[in-house]
Amino acid sequence: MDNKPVVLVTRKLPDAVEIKLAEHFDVILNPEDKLYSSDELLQLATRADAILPCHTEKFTAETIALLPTRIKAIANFSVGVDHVDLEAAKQKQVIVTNTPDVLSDATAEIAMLLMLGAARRASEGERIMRTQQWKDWSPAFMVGQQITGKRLGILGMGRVGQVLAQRARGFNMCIHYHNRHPIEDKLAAGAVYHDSVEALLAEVDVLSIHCPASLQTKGLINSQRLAILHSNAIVVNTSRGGVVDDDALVNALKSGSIAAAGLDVYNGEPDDINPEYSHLDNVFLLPHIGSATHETRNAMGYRAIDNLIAIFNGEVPKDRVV
Ligand code: 8YV
Repeated sequence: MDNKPVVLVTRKLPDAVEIKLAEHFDVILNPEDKLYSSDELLQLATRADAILPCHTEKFTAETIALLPTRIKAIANFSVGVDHVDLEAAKQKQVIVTNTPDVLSDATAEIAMLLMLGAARRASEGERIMRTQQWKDWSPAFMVGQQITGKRLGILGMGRVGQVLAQRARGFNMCIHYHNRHPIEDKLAAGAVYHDSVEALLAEVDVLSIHCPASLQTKGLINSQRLAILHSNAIVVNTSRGGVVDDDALVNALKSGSIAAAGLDVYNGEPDDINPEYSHLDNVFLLPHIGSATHETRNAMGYRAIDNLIAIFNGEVPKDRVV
C-alpha cells in the first residue's frame, strides 16, 4: 500500500515483531544489528517519519535538535527513557513512548536470580565447576546466606518492584519499600513504606533497585547510604547503573561492609564498566538481560507498534511519555 509512514528500526528486533511492523509501516530495518553512530542515525532518519530505537541509541539534546522535521515520534523498545533527552523532544514536538508493563515479569525474574545468585555464591560455584577446581566438600564449603524470611527493601515500588514483591513473598520475605509516595494499600499488600531511602536501608537485608535513572536518582546509592546497610546485606540492581556509585559499591564489597551484590546494569555498559567488579567473588553479574525473554521481547515490540499505530492515526498513544 502506498503512503505508509516510514519507521526506522535501529536494532534487529524479533522476527515476529518486524513482520507485524511491516504490515502497518514501511520499515527501514537493521538486519545486521549494527550499532549506529549519531551521524548514521541522523542520516537514516532523513527517510523516516518515526524511529523505533532501543536504549542503545542516545537521543541527546544535540541529536534531537538535528532530527529531520518529518520525524514525528521516538517509539522506544524499552521502558527506560533515560537515553532520550525528554525536554529536547518536548521542545521539538517529537512524541516519545515507552513499553511499560510487558517487561515487569521478566525483570522481576532477573532480580530474583540476582538475589539468589548473590546470596548463594552462584558466581563462585559456577566458576569452580567450569574450571574443574572442585576438589572437596565440607560443611563449611561455599556457605552463603538464606533468602527465605529475610527483609527485602524495594527502592522504587513501580510495576517491576510490585511484581518482585509478589515473587519474594513466595520466599516468605518481608517487603519494605521507598517511593516518592506510598502506593495504594491494595497494591502494597502489607509492604512497609519508608519515607526516605535512609530509613529503608536501615531496615532491610536485601536492597533491590527499581527506580528509573534521572538527575534525581543519579548516584543515589553512594558510600554514605551503603554504610547504612548491615554487613550481611545484599544489593541488587536491575534498573540502571547510574543509580549506583560504582566506586562506593566496589569499596563496600571489598571491605565487607556489605556481603554481596547482584548486578544486571552498569555505568558505562557494555564495554566501559568498572573493571573491579569482575575481580570480586561476592558479586553475581549479568549483562543487562532483565527483559531478555522471547515472550517479553515480542511483547515490547508489539507495544511499540501499538504506540506507533495510535500516533499515525492521530490518537494519543497509550504509553506516551512526552
Ligand atoms: C531493554 C531495559 O531490553 O526496557 C528497558 O528499559 O532496560 C531493557 O530491559 C532495553 O532497554 C531495550 O532497549
